[in-house]
Amino acid sequence: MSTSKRLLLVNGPNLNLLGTREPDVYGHDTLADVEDLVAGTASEAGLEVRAVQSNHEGVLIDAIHEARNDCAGIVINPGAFTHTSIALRDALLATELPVVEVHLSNVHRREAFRHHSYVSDIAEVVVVGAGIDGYEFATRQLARILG
Ligand code: CA2
Repeated sequence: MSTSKRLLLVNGPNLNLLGTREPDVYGHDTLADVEDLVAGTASEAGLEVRAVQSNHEGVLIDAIHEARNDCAGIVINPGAFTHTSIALRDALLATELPVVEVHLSNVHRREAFRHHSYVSDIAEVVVVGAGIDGYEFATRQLARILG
C-alpha cells in the first residue's frame, strides 16, 4: 500500500481539445502534456496524482466527492464551469480539502462573463494567464500548502 499523499487534478469541459484548436488563446500543449507536467511536478514533491477531465458537470462532481476518501488536495481548471457552477463550488467545499484554481488564459483580460469565478474565493491560490506553466506553479503551491 502506498503511503504518499495524492492530489486530484481536475480539468473541466473542452479542455480535452487543448492543443488542437485556438492555439492563440490556449497554446499548443495537449491535455496529456498538462497531466504529465503535473505528475512530474507532484512527483518531485513526493505526491501522486489522479487526473480527471470531463465535459460533464456530474462526472466532475463525483470525482471531487471521491477525493474526500484518498486525496490531500485539488488542483482544478473548471473551464467554463468556473463561471456558472454553484454545484461544483459546493462539491469542492464539501471535501474540506485545499483547492488551487488554475486558468491557462488571463480570464480578466477576456469577456466580462469570465471575470467572475465561483471557485476563486474558496481557493487557497488562483493562477491565471501563465498557460501550461500555471499548472506547474499550481502544483508546487499545493505541495507547499500540504507541507
Ligand atoms: O483559461 C482557462 O483555462 C479557461 O478555464 C478555459 C475555458 C474557459 O471557458 C474559461 O473561461 C477559462 C475554456 C476551455 C476550452 O478549451 C479549449 C481548448 C482548445 C480548444 C478549444 C477550447
